[in-house]
Amino acid sequence: MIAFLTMICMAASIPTSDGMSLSAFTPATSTSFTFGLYQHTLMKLHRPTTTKTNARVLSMKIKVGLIGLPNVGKSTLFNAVAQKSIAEARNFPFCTIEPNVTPIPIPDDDTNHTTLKKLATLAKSTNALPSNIFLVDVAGLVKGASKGEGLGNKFLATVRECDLIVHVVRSYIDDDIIHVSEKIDPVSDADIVNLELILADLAQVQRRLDNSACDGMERCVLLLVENALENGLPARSLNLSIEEVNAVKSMGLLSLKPMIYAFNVDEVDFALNWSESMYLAGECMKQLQYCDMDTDSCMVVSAKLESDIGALSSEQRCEYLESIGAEFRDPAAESRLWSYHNLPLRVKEVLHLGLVYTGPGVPPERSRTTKAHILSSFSNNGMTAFDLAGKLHGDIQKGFIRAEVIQSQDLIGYENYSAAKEDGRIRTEGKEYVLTNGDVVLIKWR
Ligand SMILES: Nc1nc2c(ncn2[C@@H]2O[C@H](COP(=O)(O)OP(=O)(O)O)[C@@H](O)[C@H]2O)c(=O)[nH]1
Ligand SMILES: *[C@@H]1O[C@H](CO)[C@@H](O)[C@H](O)[C@H]1NC(C)=O
Ligand SMILES: *[C@@H]1O[C@H](CO)[C@@H](O)[C@H](O)[C@H]1NC(C)=O
Ligand SMILES: *[C@@H]1O[C@H](CO)[C@@H](O)[C@H](O)[C@H]1NC(C)=O
Ligand SMILES: *[C@@H]1O[C@H](CO)[C@@H](O)[C@H](O)[C@H]1NC(C)=O
Ligand SMILES: [Mg+2]
Repeated sequence: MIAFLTMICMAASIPTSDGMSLSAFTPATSTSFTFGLYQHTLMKLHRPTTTKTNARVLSMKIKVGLIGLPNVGKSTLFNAVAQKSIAEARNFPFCTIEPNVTPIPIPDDDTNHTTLKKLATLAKSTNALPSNIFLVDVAGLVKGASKGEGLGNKFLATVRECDLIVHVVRSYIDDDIIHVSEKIDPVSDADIVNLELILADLAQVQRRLDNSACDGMERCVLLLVENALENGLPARSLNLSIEEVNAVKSMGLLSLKPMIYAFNVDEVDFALNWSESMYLAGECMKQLQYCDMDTDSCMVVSAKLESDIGALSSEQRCEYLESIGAEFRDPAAESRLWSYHNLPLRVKEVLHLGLVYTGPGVPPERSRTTKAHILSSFSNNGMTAFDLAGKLHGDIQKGFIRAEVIQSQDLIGYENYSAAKEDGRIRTEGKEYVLTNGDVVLIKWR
């Protein structure tokens, strides 16, 4: 612990390409790290002992924050992904948003929106709208580190709003690009950032605990969290239940958010030795101060390569990769390497997201859009047909009569919706029906 604090302080004054400095935390504010101080609180709470709930509360619009030390390649990766989103935007119109936020469509299981496209064709829709997650490039650590200000408020506020953190770790070697602690060491870099998140949470938790309005369940959970943080453990290490998470939800605790490590490797390592890079990334994970292999995940990216060739078509990319000695005969396998595809798939996996579809069965005069919607298995007891109606339109929910439901893979086997209906494949369900991944839903309303 002390070693890491020293490293943060050492790193604090080194300027980066952005002209920013890495924040320095002043551990003095949190005095010493007391271990086991709140042991009695642990005992007072009746906590589940075995099952890992991995509970979390998701916002409607799923935001994923890119964080990491300066110069690790966050903006390069962000731009590569955003560029690809824009290139595909003629198919998937997006609303305009802030420059550091980009939507990324969530692929069907097969990465090419094939299910959505097939459903749209079957429904004779003119629009096929995928569901998006939103990637946020969380602009570095603040200026003014020399004044010991720690992480800037804006940085913290932005990350607190995210549902998941993508932690970019530099694994590429390039002597032209300054590294904040002057050597490439992915494990200690990641530990530095993780410790910053822990310290930011600790300061916030202690501020809240000082307030007498913080009582009951909230206080109990925060004391538990404080204890974990003081031991250098993130809040997510506590396996909090959904009720416990809800009690401290408004805090937006950084170390409670699931994390995907994105190891940014050299173009050559990425293209020629992807499996090896993936293996090494896994080894790095194991060496971190804290890593939960069940909830934290990792991926290998090549920010520079992705930004250089990301906007090319799949075929052109394959040609390019072949020209530098890498071979991907199967474009489907190749596309799975890229963050544009891989990242939302990882997010889907880590947040346990599913997709449901609307559009097929709707008379064409009423809608020409087939749309994918995010299904979050963490929304309390699951999303019902009635909830989905509410997402579509208030009137549709108000006038809800019944829902017609069929699995997308089943429906795709038919030429059109009425053919599936005639074959008796479409079920009738009520308001309370809990949607499952891959459902195609037609809501009848008056
Ligand atoms: N060689 C190499 N350079 C990279 C890679 N990723 C980023 N860079 C360079 O590192 C510098 C900082 O990258 P940037 O994305 O701005 O880092 P950020 O501070 O994390 O946003 C830029 O000059 C990038 O071109 C990479 O994978 N390989
Ligand atoms: C959380 O769960 C993991 C295993 O799933 C266990 O190893 C760990 O001790 C648990 N942590 C707490 C604080 O209960
Ligand atoms: C991949 O990396 C491993 C270990 O770093 C090395 O032994 C192997 O030769 C590499 N393979 C290629 C194709 O470069
Ligand atoms: C993805 O879909 C397009 C048509 O929309 C098709 O041309 C391309 O071959 C598909 N790619 C894969 C990998 O299936
Ligand atoms: C639906 O498909 C069936 C064949 O599977 C066809 O006979 C019928 O005309 C189609 N209906 C419409 C409205 O296209
Ligand atoms: Mg940047």
